[in-house]
Amino acid sequence: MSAAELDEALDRAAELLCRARRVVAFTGAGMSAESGIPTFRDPGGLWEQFRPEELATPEAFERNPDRVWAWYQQRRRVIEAAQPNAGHRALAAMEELFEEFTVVTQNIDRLHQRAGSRTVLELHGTILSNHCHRCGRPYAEEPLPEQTAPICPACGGRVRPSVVWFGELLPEEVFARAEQAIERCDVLLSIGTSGEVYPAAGLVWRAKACGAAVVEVNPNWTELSSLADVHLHGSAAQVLPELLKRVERCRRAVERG
Ligand code: BV8
Ligand code: ZN
Repeated sequence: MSAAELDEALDRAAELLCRARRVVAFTGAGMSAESGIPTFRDPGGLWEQFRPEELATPEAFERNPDRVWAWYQQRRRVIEAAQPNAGHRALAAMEELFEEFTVVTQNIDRLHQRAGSRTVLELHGTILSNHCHRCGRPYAEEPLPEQTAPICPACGGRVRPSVVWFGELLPEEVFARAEQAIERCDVLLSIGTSGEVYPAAGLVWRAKACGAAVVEVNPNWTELSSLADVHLHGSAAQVLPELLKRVERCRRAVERG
């Protein structure tokens, strides 16, 4: 996408947002790429070194809890050292411009909350909490071991990160709230997601079916690109601050009348 095409697309996206009252930002791993957190399916991404089934499933954990635990500890260290990027901050600032602004994220890094977003629905849980895989009791002992999954003091089961693995159900209440926000939104921003993981990606299809305008922010084409009314081919940290500026400008012009 040339600079002129991106400029024109940004104006179209800003126009849609300027008129919107309710917005959902649906985000994936690309949202945190510029915070130094590897995505899953990009070159050099997490799934290039490991197959998801080997690590991000309950079976993998039951088979070899320490191996799965150690992999998450390694990712937790990267995430704890990461900072929200300009894209996270732009989304946090956008909340002020709308009656309703909901972040529905597939990410587990909590960078949206650290950037100041107040309504964040975490579809796939968070790596920053842990609980017992057998009895579900939250586990908050510090410091966490690096190589071995801790033992639950209540039942002797193994402790795991509080993320949703493949083959596991998404948190029901969170998903229901996400569906409600999706069904009523005027604009859905799909940011930094390949749209390959369900039922999360199904929310974008649902938004479209309910009449939302879809704006995709992604340097690449994805499974969701066919749904987008506007494509912003660029990175989250570059595109979102520019989009925010244009929406603010449009709103000021509308207020001046
Ligand atoms: C479920 C947490 C019901 C863990 C994640 C067979 C058996 C069982 C289930 C299935 C099956 N076949 C299919 C399924 C369903 C399965 C699924 O969808 N599989 C896929 C792979 C086909 N889903 C599930 O299992 C879900 N549960 O279905 O329960 C059920 C229950 C029992 C039995 C049957 C069904 C649970 C899915 C949740 C898995 N957990 N994460 C962890 O993180 O370790 S998923 C993981 O992928 C992350 O959450 C991640 O966010 C998510 C989606 O990926 P993306 O975020 O899109 O990241 P990706 O790397 O793919 O793409 C990055 C994008 O960013 C790219 O487009 C790139 O171009 C772009 N980008 C790069 N840089 C930038 C950028 N964009 C902007 N700016 C940049 N700078
Ligand atoms: Zn337990």
